[in-house]
Amino acid sequence: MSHKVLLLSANRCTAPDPVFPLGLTCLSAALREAGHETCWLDVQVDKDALEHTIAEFCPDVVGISLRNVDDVLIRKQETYFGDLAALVRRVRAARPCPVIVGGSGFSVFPQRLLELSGADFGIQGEGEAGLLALLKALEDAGDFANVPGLVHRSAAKIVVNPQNPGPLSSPIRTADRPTRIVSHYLRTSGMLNVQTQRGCEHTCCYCTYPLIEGRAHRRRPPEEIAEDFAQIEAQGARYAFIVDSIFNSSPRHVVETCEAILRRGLAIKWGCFLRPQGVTPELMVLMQRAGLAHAEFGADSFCDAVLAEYGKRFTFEDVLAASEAAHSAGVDYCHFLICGGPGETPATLEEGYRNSLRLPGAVLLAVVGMRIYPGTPLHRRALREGSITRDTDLLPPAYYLAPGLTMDAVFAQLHSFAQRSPNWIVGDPVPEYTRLVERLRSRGVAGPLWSYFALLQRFAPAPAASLNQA
Ligand code: B12
Ligand code: SF4
Repeated sequence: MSHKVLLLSANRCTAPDPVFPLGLTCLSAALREAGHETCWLDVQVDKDALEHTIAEFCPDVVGISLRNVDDVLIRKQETYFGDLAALVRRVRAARPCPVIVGGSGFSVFPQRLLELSGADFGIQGEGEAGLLALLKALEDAGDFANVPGLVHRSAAKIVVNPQNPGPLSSPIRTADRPTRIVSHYLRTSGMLNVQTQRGCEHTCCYCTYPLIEGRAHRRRPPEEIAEDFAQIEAQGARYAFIVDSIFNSSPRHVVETCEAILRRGLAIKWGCFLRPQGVTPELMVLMQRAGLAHAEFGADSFCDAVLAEYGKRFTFEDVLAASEAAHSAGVDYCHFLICGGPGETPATLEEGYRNSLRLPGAVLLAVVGMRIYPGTPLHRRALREGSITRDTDLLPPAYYLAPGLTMDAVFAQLHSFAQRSPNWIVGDPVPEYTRLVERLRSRGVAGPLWSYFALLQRFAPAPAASLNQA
């Protein structure tokens, strides 16, 4: 039986850039493929259109996507789940149909957020199979036990069914990226996004990605990925972000994907997350030829002792080799650093700073404190060390700092690095710079904010300290 499904992106966050809701594209493609009808709403695009759209479309089911729960910034601590319950109530008032919540943010806290939102169901993890199975279960008056990832109420408890991630091949058509939504994101961020695989096999101590997407890397066929790039280029995108946890999970995948993109002769530029290990100069040159303009490395630390405690399974020498490969291939790159996690001390920070001076042309984005997510090795460590208890609610952001460190002391040390080396970006950029980036965007400039660092310095030269908020 065919159902009408309204898909609603509830992501209000626009920093560092507004992000096209790719998850809804995947869901929409799967639903249409199975014969269902879909309609999109996006709180960033369709302001105040909820009741009107529901009245016109008359959905059988409404799916709400919650991408972020918070900003993962220890000082600002902005949260995004506060208006979820009100949104669910508004949907219900407009139409009494099942409301389902999903998305990456939801998937990290499924029980808490189902409870808090008052929605009927949730899906943890990838949504395609779960949503289709749930629609079927609703038709058959409810055998919910076999719906993968379903979050539901059973005997006054909220239970989460196991996920069942299958092979990944999801042909997406242009129609699954509605033009009016695409235009909005191209105007405001200059970029769209593509997913080439799901999952991450690594075990970095704080990371939720394996919880959201599973541990096994499931890769899309290269020709399908290249087709996706071609479609978004045809829709007007000159820049794309590959949203994979790490794009270089296997050199073969990188090679085959890049060769497929090259065969299509596309002009689109792109960026991606890379793990700084095994990134050879040859691989980097191939990626650059296929359009890689910006690489974002999840190095997390430049000190080997800390890398080991974080569970990274690579060393600073790997980071250096990957950085040199990016630099010599002419690819802008940055490293994300999480300062103050397990094993960190003022001395390890200083060692990291000294090592950073060896990285040619790097932009370094440093945050303080490690966000504690349920079910991660970091969660277990924080329990063991007694900085949280089993009753600590981790939804209002909770951060780990190594014993002996304080947030202010780590910030002070990072600011002293930024004073000495302007490629260290600590905290949020000041509003003047954000406004300058907005002006560049309105003139059609695309790419991630950090990549304008050098450009911003040229437009409005400023001492390093003024680029960073105290
Ligand atoms: C790529 C990425 C980025 C890129 C995005 C680039 C781009 N142009 O797309 C960049 C670097 C810009 C970024 C920024 C941020 N990110 Co980010 N990002 C990701 C990442 C790795 C992938 C997201 C993605 O696109 N996935 C692919 C799509 C297809 O999957 P999906 O959206 O999850 O949808 C699937 C399911 O969730 C589900 N689903 C989705 N919606 C719905 C709805 C229903 C009804 C159902 C049933 C199912 C369902 O089905 C979909 C298909 O299977 C995730 C981690 C992860 N692995 O999920 C973090 C992640 C989403 N980011 C996160 C955060 C916090 C942020 C920032 C706030 C960080 C910051 N302070 O800058 C910003 C916010 C940006 C914004 N404007 O919203 C967090 C969110 C959790 C949290 N703590 O809130 C995550 C989960 C990482 C983490 N720390 O755990 N991010
Ligand atoms: S930090 Fe990166 S490499 Fe480590 S588990 Fe998360 S996604 Fe995988």
